[in-house]
Amino acid sequence: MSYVKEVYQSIAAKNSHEPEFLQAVEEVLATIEPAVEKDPIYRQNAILERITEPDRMIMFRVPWVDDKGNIQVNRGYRVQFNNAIGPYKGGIRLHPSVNLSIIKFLGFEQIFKNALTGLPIGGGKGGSDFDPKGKSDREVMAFCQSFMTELYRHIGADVDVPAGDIGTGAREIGYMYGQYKRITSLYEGVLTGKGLTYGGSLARKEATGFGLVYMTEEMLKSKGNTIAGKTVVVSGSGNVATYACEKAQQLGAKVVAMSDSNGWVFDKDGIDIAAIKQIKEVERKRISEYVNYRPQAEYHTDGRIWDVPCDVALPCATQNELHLSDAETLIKNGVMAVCEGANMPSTPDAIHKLQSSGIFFVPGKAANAGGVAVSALEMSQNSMRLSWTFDEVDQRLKGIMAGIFGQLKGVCDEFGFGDNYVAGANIAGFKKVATSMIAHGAV
Ligand code: NDP
Ligand code: 2IT
Repeated sequence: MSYVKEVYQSIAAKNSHEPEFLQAVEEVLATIEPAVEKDPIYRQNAILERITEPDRMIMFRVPWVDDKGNIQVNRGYRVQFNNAIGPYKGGIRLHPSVNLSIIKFLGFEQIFKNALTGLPIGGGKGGSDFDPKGKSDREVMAFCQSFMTELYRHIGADVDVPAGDIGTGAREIGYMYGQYKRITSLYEGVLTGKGLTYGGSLARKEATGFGLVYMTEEMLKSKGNTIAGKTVVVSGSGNVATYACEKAQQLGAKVVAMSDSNGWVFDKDGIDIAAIKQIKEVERKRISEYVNYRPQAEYHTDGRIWDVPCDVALPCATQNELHLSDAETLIKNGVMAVCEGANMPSTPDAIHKLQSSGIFFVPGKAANAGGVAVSALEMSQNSMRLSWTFDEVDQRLKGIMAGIFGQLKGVCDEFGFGDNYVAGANIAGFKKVATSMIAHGAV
């Protein structure tokens, strides 16, 4: 049995109750096999055994008092996965579905994504099963303060730097930052995605969505094509989806559908992004409200957003939201490219179907890396006690996304993988981290 298969079997046995984690590991290991088998150094250094085992996993009680005076208890997580190339870096997800498997899959993906950015950041992820939806600002603050009251001892500007993810935006980062500062008396860049008045970076809010579209454009350009004039479907209507939609429109595409966990809207004339921002960022309401702004639009709670015909699909909501049957529908309707804004939004069989049908597919760990890349630029600015203009950060982001695509292509050319950007991303990210781990010895 090959080294890769041997290691996967042992990981599968040891983590059998963690389906999302195993899904992420299986994909990475299967695609890096040619690189790993080519060079015995990885086996000699037990790189696969080490890279799939987190440095540490922290789980803790998060008690807080709700508006009725009742004590609520949630579970908090921080998985510090790998710091071979820099301090642990990765978001905090607040969603009722959060469990250890989900945080481990996200932390594992983050290792390779962060390596692809070319910036010195290791992989980590955290979160809680707390649901910010429907909570008052005071309840959210109470939760965030309690969460940080445990987390602060494990993080630091040179140790581990959390940021946003599902359910964690500027409001939550603000409350967490305030509590960190209060407990430690340190004013340091311990979190990213901060507000612009206290150390946040211009263009961080936009970075993941903008970066996704820069990557899509870069990939299409390499095929002599462009996103201008294309019909686009974007799932989700949160941070990533909103700014993906905005940038796609700025580059001349027409985005015709967006969604939330309750339903999806179809607007044949193109999504009114100002309306989406008003509903989601200002009022924190449901996307069903959209038809009040655009009476010609349709709101659906049945069917799938992927039933809407498009040239480019950008899944930007959550893991495993694009299934094999969705891939089949997209292909039937003539999709040309699927680029992942979310982490692991496409199921393995959907990815296989897309790739084997000649659809250009860019995986999340490459396509959504713009968010964490600008987080790393926020860390740089904090260290220098400077702040760059929007344009300067945006230009760097563009350069970083082009650099990532170049790495994917480089690996694809070296191994004769064609357009298998999944293998390209995994091998490029893996090699950088593995080389650093080998240099550090058996730690
Ligand atoms: P937000 O919380 O801002 O938005 C999430 C969106 O996805 C909402 O529209 C939400 O709908 C929908 N959604 C979330 N969970 C589910 C679910 N279980 N089923 C259906 N819909 C769901 O999060 P982000 O935009 O920040 O994150 C979206 C994805 O992008 C995630 O996979 C995240 O890990 C990834 N990502 C985020 C980065 C960032 O910088 N924020 C960077 C890189 C990746 P509803 O409001 O109804 O819950
Ligand atoms: O999945 C991700 O890359 C993020 N949620 C962003 C992480 C970060 O540190 O900015």
